[in-house]
Amino acid sequence: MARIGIFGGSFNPPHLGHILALREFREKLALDTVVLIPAANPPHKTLTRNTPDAAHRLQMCKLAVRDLPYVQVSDIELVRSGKSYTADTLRLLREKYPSDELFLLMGTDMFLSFESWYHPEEITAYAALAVAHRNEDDPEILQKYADKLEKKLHTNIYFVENSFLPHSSTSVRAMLAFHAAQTYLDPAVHDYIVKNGLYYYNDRMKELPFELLSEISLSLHDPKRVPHVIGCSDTAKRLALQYGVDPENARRAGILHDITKALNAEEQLKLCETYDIILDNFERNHPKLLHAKTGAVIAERIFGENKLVCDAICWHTTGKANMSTLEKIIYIADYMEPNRCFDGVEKLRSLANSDLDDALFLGLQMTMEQLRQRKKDIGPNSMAAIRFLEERKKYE
Ligand code: DGI
Ligand code: FE
Ligand code: FE
Repeated sequence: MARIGIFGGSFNPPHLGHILALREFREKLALDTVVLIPAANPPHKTLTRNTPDAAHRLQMCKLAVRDLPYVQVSDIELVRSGKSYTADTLRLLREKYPSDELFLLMGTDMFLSFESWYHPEEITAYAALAVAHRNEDDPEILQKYADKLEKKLHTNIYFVENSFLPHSSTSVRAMLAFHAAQTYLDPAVHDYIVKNGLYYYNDRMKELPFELLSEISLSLHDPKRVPHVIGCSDTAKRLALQYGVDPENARRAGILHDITKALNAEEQLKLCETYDIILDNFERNHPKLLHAKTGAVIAERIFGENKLVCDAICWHTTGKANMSTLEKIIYIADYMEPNRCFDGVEKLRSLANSDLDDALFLGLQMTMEQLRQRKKDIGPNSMAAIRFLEERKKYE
């Protein structure tokens, strides 16, 4: 009787975090075989538009595990039409392996929503659940949920301590588009992506028409942030028309201003290293602010945007002394686009319609006040921006 792990997912793309998890599952559960199953159309999420077709994802999975003899890659979900439910897949695997022990491998997010899956009782009739958890997961919540499921579904649940790499597939896709994902992928998978121009890894990304630029940019954002980015772009274009600067530059800067926002601190630093961005101490210690600087470099180097656009992206978070009209517009549009909702936003919107400097000054002041309240450091550029306006217009 063999012990078989079932490892499903979109593998879009398969990255080193998946391989690490797979090795740890194998070791800690003493598995004889792991079946890796790329999903056709996962019921829990719709795939983004830069998802390569099934044949590419299958090939990438095969390349990713080519040195692990105990892994088989299965196309069982790819050849089936319609939605692929885990219950259906497991029924087929149970027929194929009638007397072996099956373990369904998953992370804690998936585990904690297990009851809302399609026919969970059928799943647990075929397989035990194996859940990889990280240090930061609350063991009490997991154990409570496990007790509940074990009672209700008469299943066995195994917890496995796991040291996942801190990268999500979303950020790996973004890093690929920014030509900085080598260390997150098996070299053969990376080569395959480059050769086939997958995940926007190609040299036709410069000076794109706005509609295409927008589509690509939005696909690289966290979906929750998409309305904000569209709002910022639309607002920037409107303000540009009102204040006599190029509306095309404005909407392009707006659609790209947070292009690297989905990346974590480590990924931000990787981009800085890749593109020779030199950081001062303040920047190194405040990685949240880095997305403005890395965004500007990506706008220039990947998308071939002009200097006005890149500078506006660069200064959208902190501002600086002596800002150009477009820089002010992006700063303000980011602050008061229609999806923003906080006390004082209406005042900011009405000032933006009458005087850009007044709106900029209020925005800077509100940010400083917030930072002070939260006991956060105020950076030199934010200080310089506000001082510059104070001297020029004699604000109080
Ligand atoms: O990227 P968005 O969320 O759309 O907005 P943003 O780029 O303006 O970032 C806002 C964050 O930046 C907010 O959490 C405050 C922070 N921030 C801006 N200036 C400073 C700052 N944080 C510190 N510590 N110091 C600053 O001077
Ligand atoms: Fe931002
Ligand atoms: Fe923003």
